[in-house]
Amino acid sequence: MKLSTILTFTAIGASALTAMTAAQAADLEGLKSQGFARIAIANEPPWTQVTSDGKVSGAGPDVALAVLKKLGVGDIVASISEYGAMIPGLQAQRFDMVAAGLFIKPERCEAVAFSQPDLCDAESFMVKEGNPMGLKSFADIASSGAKVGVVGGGTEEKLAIEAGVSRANVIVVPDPQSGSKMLQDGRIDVYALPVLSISDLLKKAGEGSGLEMFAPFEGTPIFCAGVAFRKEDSALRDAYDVVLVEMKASGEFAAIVEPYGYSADAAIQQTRENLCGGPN
Ligand code: 6CS
Repeated sequence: MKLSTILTFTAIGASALTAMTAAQAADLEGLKSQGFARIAIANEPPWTQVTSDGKVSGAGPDVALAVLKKLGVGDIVASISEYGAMIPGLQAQRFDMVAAGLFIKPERCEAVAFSQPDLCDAESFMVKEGNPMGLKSFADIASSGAKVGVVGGGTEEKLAIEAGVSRANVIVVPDPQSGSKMLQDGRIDVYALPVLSISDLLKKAGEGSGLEMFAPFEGTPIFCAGVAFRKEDSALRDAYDVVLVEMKASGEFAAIVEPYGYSADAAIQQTRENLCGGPN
């Protein structure tokens, strides 16, 4: 896959760069003449991934780049962002799209135009081996007084608060990778992320890490993500969707997502309208 690089805001300054590219990239013709789309990612494998030499991959960017290439946009340039900053950054035209595995949820559908679903997964907990506090749901976390690690502005933070976990016990980790270290160090008692994210972290922690996964837990749905666009860029979103649907039908979509562990069928069976609770 063509190398896609991390966008670094250079001497010309973020605002100038944003103004320059945003003006050109308000629609498909703008992206085509720009030659790339600026995407927000979180660096949470296997959804999004940045290697030490700046290579961007992961199921989200790989699907987005494959669709964009068919639309005549040859590359992506990625910026790492916290989940909670992705939609404000998109609206401020710092990015053209969010291709980070952003879950399609009604409150987000108010703010952005989502593509049809691309990546679906259940939620899970990373815990110390043997799950010593018996944490099997966010309600267990609330009643036990355990400290739960979450990524900032993500779905797990919201689920924890909604389940009654006190704000003081919801610990925002600085980046997706830090959570397993904080769990090992005892700074948190449990780390909440989707199943594939925790699986990836456990693989990297290796045998003898003293960590394990608990999943799935009752009462939490399978979430599905989509690419997020500005509401005013709905024509770009619609053009993106036409190609995504074709790739789902041809098997190209499955060939990209399934090696990462995602079910293509889960995304094909789901719809944005269902996840948004209405048109988006
Ligand atoms: O969209 C979200 O809120 C969630 N998505 C992923 C891929 N990881 C965690 C985050 O909370």
